[in-house]
Amino acid sequence: MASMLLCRQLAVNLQQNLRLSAPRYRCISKAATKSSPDVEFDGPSMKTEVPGPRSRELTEQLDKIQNTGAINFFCNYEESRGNYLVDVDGNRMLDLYTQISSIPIGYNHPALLKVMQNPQNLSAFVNRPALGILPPENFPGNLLDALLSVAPRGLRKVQTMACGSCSNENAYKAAFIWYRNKERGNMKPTKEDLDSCLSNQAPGCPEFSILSFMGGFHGRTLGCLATTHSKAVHKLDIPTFDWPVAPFPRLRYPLEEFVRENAQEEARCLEEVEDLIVKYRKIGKTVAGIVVEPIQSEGGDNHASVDFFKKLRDIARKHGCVFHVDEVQTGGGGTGKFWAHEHWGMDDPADIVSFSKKMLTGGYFHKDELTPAEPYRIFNTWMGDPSKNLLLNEVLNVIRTDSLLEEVSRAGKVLMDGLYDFQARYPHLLSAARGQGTFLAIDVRDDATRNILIMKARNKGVVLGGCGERSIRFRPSLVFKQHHAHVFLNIFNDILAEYK
Ligand code: PSZ
Repeated sequence: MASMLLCRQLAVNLQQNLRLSAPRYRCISKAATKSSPDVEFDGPSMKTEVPGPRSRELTEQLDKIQNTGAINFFCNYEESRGNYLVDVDGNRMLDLYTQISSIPIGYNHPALLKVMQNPQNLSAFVNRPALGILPPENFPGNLLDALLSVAPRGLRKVQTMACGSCSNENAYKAAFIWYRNKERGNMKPTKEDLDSCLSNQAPGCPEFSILSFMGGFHGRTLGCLATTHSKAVHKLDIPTFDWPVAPFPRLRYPLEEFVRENAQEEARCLEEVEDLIVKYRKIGKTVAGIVVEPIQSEGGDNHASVDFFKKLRDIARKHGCVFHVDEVQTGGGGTGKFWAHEHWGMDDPADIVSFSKKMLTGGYFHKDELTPAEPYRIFNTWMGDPSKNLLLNEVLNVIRTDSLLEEVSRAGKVLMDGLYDFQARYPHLLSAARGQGTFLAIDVRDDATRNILIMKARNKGVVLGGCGERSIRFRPSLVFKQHHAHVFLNIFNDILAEYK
């Protein structure tokens, strides 16, 4: 009861906040059929440099407890709204990075606050179950309503998990279990299998591998890390598996202008993939799965063509490997389609699709045959969080009622046209504008200049992220509209003017 009151009080506070500060916001009116009105700020408002004095003070405090080297600034999430992130010094910034691409419909969306306020949902927020053994009554229904309503083509099963790494980690395990089961001819494991696995030996622990790509990022836990190859800071000093790493195509942009050169580069990479599969089978480290991002994100927003992914999918099929598409960063609508791999237009695009970030819960969709026959083989305490399924269900409702994927395409076009214009006017500074929807990036002439541009933008009220060696990436939430793109372009235009 006390927690119910607390939760109501929180919601009331948030509502009062909205009302009290009403003159500072703009109400964008919507047709009656749309979700709750999108109440948002007019634009950035800067009071101090970022990080400001309060952020610096808190960083000092936290530094006594943790390493704070990666902290940008401290946030005021109560005051943040829609596309605007407010910091603890009262600075209000247009957020084009959204917590590393993980805020689906902006901050404090009224529809999500309502889910929190609904007394029927309270127990889901208060009592986190061990889903693998004691799920709540509404669990299957919620999975059907939310996650399975956006299941990628051909995949009808889903396993939820806590985060992106945890999802990939378990998806790799599902691939290994499936592969070994296939090798055993669906027979039960032998006593030798059961005994040897306890001391890390074959045959119980087979020498299987997952093939991944240079520049890819699939998480930092030990198994995933063997497939992550974006930056040394992720991998240094950590033991790993000897698993095959293929080159990912390094394409020239705009893609339409370099079709022939890019096709050659992709053919080279695909040849290497097949060679590695053959080589690793020969040395007894059979490739059970291939993992790939539809757009290499941490690695620098590296794209490949539809033809590349079709051929890669065919190679996986030909060699009997699981084809795992990691949509942790690309999934959830930022590219203008719900899943980035939908742009490939394939009938059978993947055996596994993993997700997290904008989906609010981690997890992976998979083919029926990748469900292990025995219980407890893919398992942990939480196996996700049903309260996240409730929030996701509402996120999906908002995406549908507000046609947010179309909005993403519209806003993305404005942003992309602006980036093309910038690189035409500052060719010595900017190049290779690329992307789909609002999932965009541009290269800066060097790492140092990239970092300065990101810092200058932040001090003028725009939060941006970097990726790869010298790229700036754009990862706004799905409520980012054309006028937000103009706000960014105007601010960035002023910053670039200093480089004339
Ligand atoms: O530095 C880091 O640890 C970061 S910065 C961005 C991410 C991680 N992205 C997470 C991510 C991803 O982009 C892809 C394609 N796959 C897996 C992951 C791992 O997800 P988390 O971070 O939830 O474990």
